[in-house]
Amino acid sequence: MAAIITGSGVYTPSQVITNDELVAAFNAYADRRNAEGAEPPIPHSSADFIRSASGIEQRHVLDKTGVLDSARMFPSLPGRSDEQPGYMAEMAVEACTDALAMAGIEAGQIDAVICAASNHERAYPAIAIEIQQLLGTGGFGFDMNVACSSATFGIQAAADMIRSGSIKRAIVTCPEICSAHLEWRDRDCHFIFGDVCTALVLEDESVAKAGGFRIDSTRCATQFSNNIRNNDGFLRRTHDQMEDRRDMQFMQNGRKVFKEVLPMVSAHIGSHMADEGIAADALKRLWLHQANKAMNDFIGRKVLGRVPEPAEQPNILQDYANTSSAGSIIAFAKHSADLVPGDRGLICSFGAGYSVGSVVVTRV
Ligand code: CO8
Repeated sequence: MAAIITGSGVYTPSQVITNDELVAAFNAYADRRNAEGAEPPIPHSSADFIRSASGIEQRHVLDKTGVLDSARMFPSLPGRSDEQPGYMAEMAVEACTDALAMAGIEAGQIDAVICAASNHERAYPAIAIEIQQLLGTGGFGFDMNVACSSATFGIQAAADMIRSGSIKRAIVTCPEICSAHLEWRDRDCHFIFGDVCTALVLEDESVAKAGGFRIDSTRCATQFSNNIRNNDGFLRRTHDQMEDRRDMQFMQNGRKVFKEVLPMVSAHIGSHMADEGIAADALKRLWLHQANKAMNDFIGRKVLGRVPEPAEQPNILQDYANTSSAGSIIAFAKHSADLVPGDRGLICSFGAGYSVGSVVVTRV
C-alpha cells in the first residue's frame, strides 16, 4: 500500500505588508519610544537589511491595520462567539476545499483530518474536529504541533495510517497565523513571519484517481534546543504571571539557529536519500522550509552537490515570508505541476524543537 498526494490547496490572506510599510511602522514606534526616553534607544529597522539578510520582500497577514498601528504593533482579530467558525478553521476550510477539488473527491470521503500547525487557537475542542464538522468529513480529526515541521510530521502520520490500512484518505492542513505570535516590536525578528494556510489530500493508491505524488518514504527527527522558543502556555496563570512579557511571543537566537540548521538539515537529507538509494542527480526538485534564502541556497548546494537552478529549489519566502509549517508545502503546491511521471522530489521542513522532517515523493 502506498499513499499518494492527490490534491493541494493554499489559502492566501488578501492583506499584504511590504517591507517598506513594515519598516515605516517600526521606525514610528521606535521614534515614539525614544522620545519617551527608551533605554537603550531603539535603533531603526531597514528594508534593505531585511531583504539582504532573509530574502523576504513582503508578507500576507489576516490584519495589517493592527500590525502597522505603531501604538499597537500586533494584529487585531476580534473574538468570535463559540457558534462562529474559528479563524484557523475558517482558513483551513478554504485551503482544504481547493485540495479536495484538485483530488476530485468529496469531503465526506475523507477519513481523517490532521490540523498540523505551530500554534493552535484554543486548547480544545481540537481545531481539526471543527474543520471536520465545517467540511463534512467522516472519521476523526486531531491537532498536532511540531512548530515549522508540523506539516511533514503530519504527512508521515497520515501516510502511515494509510499504509497500515486503517484509513483510505486523509487531509493534512496547516493554518498558520504567525502574525499573532511574532513580536512586531523587536527589530531583530519583526520581518520574519506571515499568515497562510495549506492543505494536502493523501489517498491510498487503491482509491486515488487524480494522479499526483506517491510518498516513497518519510523521515522525522528532533533534537532539543532553546534557540527558538515561546514560553506562552496554559500554565501562565499558575505562575501568577499575567502581564504580556517578551518571552510570551516568538524568540530566537537567529545566528546560532542559522549555524546549527545547516549541518543538521544537510546531514538529515543526505542520510535519508542514502538509505533510499537516491543519488543527488535523481532529484528533480527540493521544496524546502521557507525561512531564509541564504539558508536554502546552502542546503540546496549541499544536497545536490552543485548550485541548484532556481526552478529546482523554488523559494516562495520573498512573497509569503516565513509561514512556519506551511512554507515547504506552499513551494510544493505552487511548483510541482510541471513534473512528469517518474520525477522525484523531496519536501523538507526544519524548525523549532529542533525538528526536521523529509518526504521523498515520485510523480505518478
Ligand atoms: N534592520 C536593520 N538592522 C538590523 C535589523 C533590522 N531589522 N535586525 C538586526 N539588525 C542588525 C543587528 O543589530 C546587527 O547589527 P550589528 O552587526 O551592528 O550588531 C546586524 O544587523 C546583524 O544582525 P543579525 O546577526 O541578527 O542578522 P543576521 O544576519 O543573523 O540575520 C536572521 C537575521 C535573518 C534572523 C538570520 O539570523 C536567520 O535567518 N537565522 C536563521 C533562523 C531563522 O530563519 N529563523 C526564522 C524563524 S525559525 C524557523 O523558521 C526555523 C529555522 C530553522 C530551524 C532549525 C532546525 C534544525
